[in-house]
Amino acid sequence: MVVDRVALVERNLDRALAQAEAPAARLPPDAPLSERTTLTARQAVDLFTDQVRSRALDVVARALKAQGAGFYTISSAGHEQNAVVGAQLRTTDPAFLHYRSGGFMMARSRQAPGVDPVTDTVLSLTASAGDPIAQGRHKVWGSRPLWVPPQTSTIASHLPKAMGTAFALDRARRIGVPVDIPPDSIVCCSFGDASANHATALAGINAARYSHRRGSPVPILFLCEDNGIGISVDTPRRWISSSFSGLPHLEYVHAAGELDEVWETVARAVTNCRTARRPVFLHLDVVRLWGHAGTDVESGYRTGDEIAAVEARDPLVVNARRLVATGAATPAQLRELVAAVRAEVAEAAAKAAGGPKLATRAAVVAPLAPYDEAAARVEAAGVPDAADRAALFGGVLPEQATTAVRRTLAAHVNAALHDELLRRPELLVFGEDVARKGGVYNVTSGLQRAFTSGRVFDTLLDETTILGIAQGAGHLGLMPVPEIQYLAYLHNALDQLRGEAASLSFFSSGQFTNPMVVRVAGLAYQKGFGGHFHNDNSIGALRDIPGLVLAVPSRGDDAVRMLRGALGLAKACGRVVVFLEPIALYHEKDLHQPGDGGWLSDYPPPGQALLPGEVGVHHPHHTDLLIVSYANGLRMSLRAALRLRIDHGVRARVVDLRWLSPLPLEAVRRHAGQCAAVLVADECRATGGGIADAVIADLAEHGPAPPLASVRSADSYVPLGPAADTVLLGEDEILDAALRVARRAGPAQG
Ligand SMILES: Cc1ncc(C[n+]2csc(CCOP(=O)(O)OP(=O)(O)O)c2C)c(N)n1
Ligand SMILES: [Mg+2]
Repeated sequence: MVVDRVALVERNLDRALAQAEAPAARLPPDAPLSERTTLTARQAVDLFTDQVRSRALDVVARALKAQGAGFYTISSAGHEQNAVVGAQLRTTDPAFLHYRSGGFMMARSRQAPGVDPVTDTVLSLTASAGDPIAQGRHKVWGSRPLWVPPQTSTIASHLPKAMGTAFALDRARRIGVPVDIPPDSIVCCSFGDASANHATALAGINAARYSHRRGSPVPILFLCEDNGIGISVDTPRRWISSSFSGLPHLEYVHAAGELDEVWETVARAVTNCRTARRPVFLHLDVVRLWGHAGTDVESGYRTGDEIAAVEARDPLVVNARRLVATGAATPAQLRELVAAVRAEVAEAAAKAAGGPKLATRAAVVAPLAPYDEAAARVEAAGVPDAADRAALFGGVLPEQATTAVRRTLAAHVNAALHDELLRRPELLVFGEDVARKGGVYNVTSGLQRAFTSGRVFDTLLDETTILGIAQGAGHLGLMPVPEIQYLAYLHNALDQLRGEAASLSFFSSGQFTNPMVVRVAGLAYQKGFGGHFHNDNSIGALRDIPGLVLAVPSRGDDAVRMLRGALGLAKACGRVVVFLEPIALYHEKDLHQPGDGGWLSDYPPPGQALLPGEVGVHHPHHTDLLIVSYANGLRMSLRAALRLRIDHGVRARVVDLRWLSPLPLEAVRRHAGQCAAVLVADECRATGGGIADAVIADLAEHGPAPPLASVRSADSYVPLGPAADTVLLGEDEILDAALRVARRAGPAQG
């Protein structure tokens, strides 16, 4: 016979309350439970109420699921002691929560009278449009007024950004940028015991310790809710304590025992974190009731005795006994309280069950990619103070310098970062080797000297951490410009963009954003520094991220205007932008002939900017052929276009896409409509990795299209040395394909 463990655990509580004997003496509400604690009777009853509320929501989640009205059954049952942490933190202490932190949420909500956590939770369970955080896009713990950003289901993925928020909190104070939470705030991040093994969790904890070792305050409370199991796999005994106690730069605190003991331990952890501004690992003993989720058959991997032993440790029963034993409450009072909470939750669930859901694609995707073009343009086109610029650049502004000596893409990005750091006090530049060395390719050279190590700094060697700091800084309203040293190394931390940063606006209905412009050095064709990992030409994984903007400049002057546009988008619309800089063009000077300086350009003065959709057009009056390309492919296409004209009389217009996600398809269509044939020259991988398929398909679907063709790099990693040329798109290939498609269109015009 299948035992209904939910009903059984509910009955255990009822029985305990029915059998408990009234205390000999009642405690006054403001008296502490014991001599060893500051927890008062009133606070203890409130905590118990919050815990019962969390439990009742877990029960109702399963009932709603059974009725077909609910969609989520991972519960907090057994974890309710986390309410103690929720009660002791402030609503201005950012909290990044485990899916079992229901007790925490209930206790925190108590501090915000306008928040109704019961209704909010049932709306989330039922995927209702009225769910105030995600509008039904996911069941999450999240709330704008409670400063709880919603977390994804990817366990441990939130530790780096929680660490980043703690880091940014004190960094903001150090550089004098106001944030909207008090300066002594701390960040809380909860997670399970199995999750503590995850690479991403270890990255977050390590980065917090490392930063503290470096002298940067990181006031983060890592709350490990240890129930001893992850789905079906036991955590070895004492694994958490032996792994996280005794580590330098991490205070370890173990909370266990009666409610008032847990209260005191948590108080110590919170106070130490708040006052010492250092990472604290709070190890909280909990149990997991009812399996991993409603669908999990726990009896498949735990014996009946094991399950019963866990149920005997139900914190609600343990706490109820403690409240009665200390005289904080009578059994009758608690019975009444339990009945009232269950009724409250049942009523809320009944109301939510039939509530409206997001019903259209437009409604679902609305917060994914917010875009206010006018606001972004205003943000992008701001001009720094003239006197400050003169002082910064030593009297010779970059735009004046370049009229005499035109400059490279790397030099222009460097100057643009100087200008942006100057005009945005909230802007931070960081990454591996960006500060003292000035970047592997000197792109960030001199920035730290000009703007101090508070704003331009080297990070530890971990891309997950770099993107975690970026997210945390973005959460607090700073403007992070992290650098990833090579595109291949973005891929090892990609979930921080794909699963986390880019999804935040979606899962919070636009209420939380983490704006950032991630500079990445990438793409192929490097001479002298070969191999795949320094010549990665795959952008497929970035183009596939909903809402993410991918900017890929080819020339220095474009890079300046696009970087301004990217920052404008991030600032005005909260967007996540990847700014992919073609390494092989960083120091390129020439276009057609050695020494012609055709790839150098003048610095666009502040005020000029480019936004998504705005393409570059070369030879706008040519109509025999349109070549669509970007980055290295653009330079090769311009070289091919010269040979086409001189050797074959074919006059090609060349369009630089500049923005690879979203693609500027309207502009491409417009130019294609004016030309006799179209060739797409895509230096990224042929299938899935690049943009050729999307451009060709769009033109074909919006016909009548002129003859279409494309050339692409191979679906391959890039080998070392000259063999790289065998897999990468080359100029001759562009030329041949251009001639073939132009011939299909008929004799050259004009
Ligand atoms: C990165 C990742 N891998 C796998 C999963 C599937 N999964 C969800 S919860 C879980 C176990 C987590 O155990 P623990 O951290 O102890 O938390 P608990 O559920 O016990 O509170 C797993 C493997 C996931 N959500 N994310
Ligand atoms: Mg666990």
